[in-house]
Amino acid sequence: MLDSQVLVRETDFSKLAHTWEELAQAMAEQGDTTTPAKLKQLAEKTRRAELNIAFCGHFSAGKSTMINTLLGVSLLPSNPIPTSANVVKIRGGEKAARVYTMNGDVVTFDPDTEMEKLKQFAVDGDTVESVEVTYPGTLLDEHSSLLDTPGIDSTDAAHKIATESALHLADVVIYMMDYNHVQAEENFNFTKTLKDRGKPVYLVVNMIDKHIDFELDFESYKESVEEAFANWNIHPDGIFYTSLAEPDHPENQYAEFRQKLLELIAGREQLVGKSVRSAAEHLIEEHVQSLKRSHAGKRQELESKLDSLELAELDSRDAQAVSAALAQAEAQMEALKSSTAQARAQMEKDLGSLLDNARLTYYSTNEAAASYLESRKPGFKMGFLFAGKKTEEERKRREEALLAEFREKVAGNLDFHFKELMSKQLQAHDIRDEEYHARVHATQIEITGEFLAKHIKDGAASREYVMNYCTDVANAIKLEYRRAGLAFIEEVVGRLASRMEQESAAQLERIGILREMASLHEQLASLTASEENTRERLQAIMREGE
Ligand SMILES: Nc1nc2c(ncn2[C@@H]2O[C@H](COP(=O)(O)OP(=O)(O)O)[C@@H](O)[C@H]2O)c(=O)[nH]1
Ligand SMILES: [Mg+2]
Repeated sequence: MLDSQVLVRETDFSKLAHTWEELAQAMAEQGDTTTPAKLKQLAEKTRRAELNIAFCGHFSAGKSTMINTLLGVSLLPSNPIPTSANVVKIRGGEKAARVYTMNGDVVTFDPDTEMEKLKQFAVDGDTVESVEVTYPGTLLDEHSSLLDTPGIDSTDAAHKIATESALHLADVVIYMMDYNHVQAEENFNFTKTLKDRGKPVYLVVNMIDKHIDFELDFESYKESVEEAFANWNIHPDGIFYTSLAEPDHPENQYAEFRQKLLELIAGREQLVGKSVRSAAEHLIEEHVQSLKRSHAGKRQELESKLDSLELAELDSRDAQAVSAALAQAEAQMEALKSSTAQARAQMEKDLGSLLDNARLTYYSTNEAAASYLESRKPGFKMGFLFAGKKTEEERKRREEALLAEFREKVAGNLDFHFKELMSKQLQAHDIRDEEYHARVHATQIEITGEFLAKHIKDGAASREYVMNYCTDVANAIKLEYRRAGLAFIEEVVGRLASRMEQESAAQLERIGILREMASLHEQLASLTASEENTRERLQAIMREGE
C-alpha cells in the first residue's frame, strides 16, 4: 500500500490548470469558439482538484432517485415531475442552491425549503446554464460532486447538449439503465464512446425488483448483460445491480455501489490528475476535428478539381501515383530534348569511323601514283624530239591508270559502306522514305584528272613524296564523302527534330496537367500538415506543462 503511494507522483494542479489555460489561448488564436471555453472550465476544476462523478443514462432509469438515496436527502426532483434538462451538480459544503443562467446571473435559494424553485429552474433548459447545490453531511466533501445529467437519448437537443458539454468535466461516469432496457442500442453506443475517450465507466442496472425469477434465473440475466457489452467490445470498470424501490432485494448491490463511490472519493486526487489530462487530450482532438471541419470545404473543392482532371491510366486522387507520373513525364521530356543531339553525335561518330577505317591506298596505288607524278614533272618527254603527241598520250594513260586505281579502291572500300550507313540512319529512327534512299544511292563523288592534278606539289618525286601525295588524295576523297554524309545527317536530324517537336507538344500538355494535379495534392497535404502541426503544437504545450 505504502509502496504504491510512493510511486504515485503528486500532481501540481495549479500548474496543470495553467497549462489548460495556455491551450485555451492557443485554440482561441486559431479562431475556435467552443473548445477554449471547455478548457477554461477544465482549468477551474483542475485548480480545485475537483472530482465529478456524472450519472448518465436513459431518463427514468432512476438517476435522480439514486443520487437522493446516496445523499440521504431528497434534493433532486424525481419522476413523475419532469426530468431535469440541465446538469445539476451537487457537492459538499454549506447548504445552498445556485442557478447559473445563460446571461451570467446567479439566483440563490434554500434547497430544503425552496425545492419547487429548483424543480422549476431545472426543467428550463433554455435560460438555465447549470444548477449547483452544496449540501453538508453527505458522502460528498467540498471537492467531490455528483452530476445529475439529462437523459442521453433525449430527442430534445438541449438535453443532449447539456450532457455532452458536461462530459469533459466528468472524471467517472455512472451509467444507469432500467432493468428492462439494458439491450437498447443507445446504451452500447454511449458507453463505447465514453470508454474510447478513456473515461472510467461503471454500469448500474437499476430496478432489478422487476425481475421475475421463474422466467430466467438472475445469474443468467447477469450473464446476458455482461455478454451484451462484451459483444460490443465494451469493458466497464464495474457493473452493479440495484433496486431502490426494494432495498432488501436479495440481489441488491446498492451497498457495494455506495462503497465504490466512497473509494472513488477517497482516491480523488489521483483520479482527477489522470482524468483531467485525458480530458485535455480529448479537447485537443476536438479542436483538431473542428479545424478539419473548417477545412472540409476547401478540401472538397481541391478534390473535385482533381476529379475534373483526367489522364489515361492514372488515378488523379492518388498523390503518389501523380508525383511518380510527373517525374517520369519530365524525365521523358528531358530524354526527348537531348535525343536529337544524341542522334546527331552518334551519326557523326559512325561516319567518322567509317571514313577513318576505309583504306584507299595500296602498293599498287603508290606505284600508279609514282608513275603519274613522274609524267607530270616539267621536262617529262616520251620518244624523240618534238614527239609532243606521244608524251601527251603517255600522260593521259598514266592519269587514267591512277584514276582507275583510286576509283576501284573507293568503290570497294568506301562508297558501298558509306551508302549502306547513310541508308540505315533513317530506318534506325523508324522513319521510312524511299526518296531519301534513292538519293543516298545516287550519290556520286567524281574523281577526275583535275582532282588528281590539284594535289600535286612542287618538289622531288621521292618515295615519301609519293606516299604523301596518295594520302592527300585519299583524304581529299574522304572529305568529299564527309561533306555528302554530313548533308544526309543534317536531313535526318531535321526530320527527328520535327518529330520530337510533335511528341514534346503532347508531352508538355501531359506535364501541364500533371503539375496541376501535383499542386492540388500539395495544397491538400498542406491542409493535413496544418492540422497535424496544430495537434503537435498543442501536445507540446501539454508536455511542457507536465
Ligand atoms: N421499481 C423501481 N422503480 C424505481 C427504482 N428506482 C427509481 N424508480 C422510479 O423510477 C422513476 C424514475 O426515476 P428517476 O430517478 O426520476 O429517473 P431519472 O430520470 O433517471 O432521474 C421514479 O418514479 C422512481 O421512483 C427502482 O429501483 N425500482
Ligand atoms: Mg432525473
